[in-house]
Amino acid sequence: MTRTLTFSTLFTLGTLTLSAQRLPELYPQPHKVELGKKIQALSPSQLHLGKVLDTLTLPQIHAQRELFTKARVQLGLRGEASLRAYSSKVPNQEESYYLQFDSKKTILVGADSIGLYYGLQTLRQLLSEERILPSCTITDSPDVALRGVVEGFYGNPYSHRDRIEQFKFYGRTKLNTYIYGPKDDPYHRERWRELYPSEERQRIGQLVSEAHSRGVLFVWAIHPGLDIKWTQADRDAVVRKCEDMYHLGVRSFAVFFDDISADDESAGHQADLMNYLYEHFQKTGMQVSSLILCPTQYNQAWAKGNYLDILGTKMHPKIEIMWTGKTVVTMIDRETMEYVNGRIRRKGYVWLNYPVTDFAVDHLLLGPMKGNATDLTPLLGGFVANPMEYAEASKIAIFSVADYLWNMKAYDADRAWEGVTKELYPQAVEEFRRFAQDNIDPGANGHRFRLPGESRDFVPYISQFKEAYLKTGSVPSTLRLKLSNRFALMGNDALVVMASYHDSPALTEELLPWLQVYYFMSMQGQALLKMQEELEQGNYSSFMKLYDALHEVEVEQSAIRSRDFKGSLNAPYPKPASQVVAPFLSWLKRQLYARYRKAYTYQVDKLPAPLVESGKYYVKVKGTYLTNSSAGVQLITKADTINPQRQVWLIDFDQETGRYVLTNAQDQQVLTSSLKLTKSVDKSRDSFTLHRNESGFFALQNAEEALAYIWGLKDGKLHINYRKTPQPEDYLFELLPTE
Ligand code: LOG
Repeated sequence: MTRTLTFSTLFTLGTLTLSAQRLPELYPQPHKVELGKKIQALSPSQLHLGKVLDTLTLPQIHAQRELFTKARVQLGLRGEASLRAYSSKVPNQEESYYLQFDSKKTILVGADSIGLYYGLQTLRQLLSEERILPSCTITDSPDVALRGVVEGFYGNPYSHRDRIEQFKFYGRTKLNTYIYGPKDDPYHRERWRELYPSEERQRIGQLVSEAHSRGVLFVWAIHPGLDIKWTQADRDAVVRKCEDMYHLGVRSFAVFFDDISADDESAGHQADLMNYLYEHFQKTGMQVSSLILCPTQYNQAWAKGNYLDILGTKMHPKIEIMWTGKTVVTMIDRETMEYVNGRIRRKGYVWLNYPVTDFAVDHLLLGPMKGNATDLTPLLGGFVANPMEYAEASKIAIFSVADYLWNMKAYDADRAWEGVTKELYPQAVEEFRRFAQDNIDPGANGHRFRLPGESRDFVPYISQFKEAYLKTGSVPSTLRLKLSNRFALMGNDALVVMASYHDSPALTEELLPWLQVYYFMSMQGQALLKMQEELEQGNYSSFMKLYDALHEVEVEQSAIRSRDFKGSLNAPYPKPASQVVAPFLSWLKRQLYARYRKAYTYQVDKLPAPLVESGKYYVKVKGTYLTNSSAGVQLITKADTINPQRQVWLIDFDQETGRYVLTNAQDQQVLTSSLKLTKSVDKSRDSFTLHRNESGFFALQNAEEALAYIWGLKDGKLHINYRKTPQPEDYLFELLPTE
């Protein structure tokens, strides 16, 4: 007994020493950390300081002298007499700091006041929990000079409170830039000529000082492109607006010309306007620290003619130019930066369209940020990320962006993700992480921007389940149980995160509709697996009972919306877990209903049936036939008597996608969403949703959600991108069985 005790005591001591050699994970990752030999337990004054540092603004640092002294911290700026011995240790770069952490005496020297502030953010993390720490020195500086966020999305702009919380967060994570440019602030874009009303002005003034007090440069952007004339009057209007913002404390400006049309001539006009502003600020002695342009050709796919070169040669070299990369929504690679830098004759200022979701409003992007090249430091003028209209939920990505931009080579997407998820829900870390793992991919969208890797831990269960089911028509009960347990955990996770409201109240409110849908999906999963079991055993009445319950869940779930308040610009139906879990639920429903229908008649009419039985049809529109003609697919008035097969379409319900595939009987080619025929079929794209009205007419809709246009008739011709939701007049198609 004694022996065992001694042994285990030794063992404990051993691990204690080991863990004491380590520092807590630091975010963003510092460039150089050297561990000393000494080990120390944090004193109460140090722990107290750690808590105060959490709330500190830049101007308040001086007022806390006493607390610093008590915690034996000496701090100041490089060059101060008492810190001269350390001056050479601070990197010769803006916003750098040197921190020497020791129980007897801690030294912190900033290259400038922001460097000092950032050193305090590192110190805050060292002092954040009761633990034993080794002495250490940290020498640190940012990789990218301008780092931050552009509030540049369409949709509900951030609230005043959202923004203030954002600035605190940027200060903590060492981001120094915020660009104000919400597309749906009328005074930013549509009514750019008008000055803000007085209440708004007051709020903006407050935001500017809040941002600056956290070391965040507040950049105000104007978007005059919708209707600007290249006249002196409109130049004056831009100047007047900027001057008004200047009086509120704004010291940095941006002009956005995105999402309008522009040619080489417009490049000249845009450059002139920017130069005019630049010179105006100089002439009048305004202390403007930076001026940024978001060009119209802001990504490589849209670059045409000499537009970018004109900006490059004509515009003052100090004016920054924004760039979203190879396409609108994409991660950034080296090649695209080299490309644009060559053309604009300066280092491009990245506008990263992540984690913005204004093109996929029913999704949240809560996954690790992966895919930006880590050798961009020398190529960047600045780098800002465009977030979701959900300010709190965007913090996962913003935290990652901060880590990445501070120390690119050391950036580890999973480490950053783990760090921030832990901070957001300290009481529900694993539950929240599993939820976030199920909200990574934006789903099908017009930008074709997809993120793989969602629902990683569901994947093996689901694929084994499908494989067994498709092969043998039954599923081993252990496998079913495992998957069912995983679904149960999902529901539990939703409830635990909701119950952890006090960890992150504002975030929980944003997530709530997604968590609710997520919870209902968990119930659906469990019910469907049970139904599968009942069906396998021939218990058709239990199956139908469960179906009734399932249907109630579906109805409740389908009513849940986000941002459903008066004045909201969009109120989407949330779609969590859309990459793996939701498609599995739909797939299983189709399988089970089809199988039930084959075997039983009991209450079968309750089950949703495919709108059209698979078979051969003529597809007719107002008396004309959809025809695979030599001139392509078109509507032809006459029945083809020579090659009747050209007008015969095999319409097949696809269990996998839940949509219909139309194959032409003449050459077995499949109809695509662009009114062409193809042999290499990708059913996720080349398939259609059918809608049927009471008179039995159909509307035809493309597959990909964001590109899911309804087919319509314009001047007697088929239009494949008529509109998004079917209207009565879109029910054009008649499907007439050929036999
Ligand atoms: C807009 C931006 C929007 C984003 C994603 C830029 C420069 N402009 O296609 O406001 O949030 O894409 O939808 C954009 O990216 N246009």
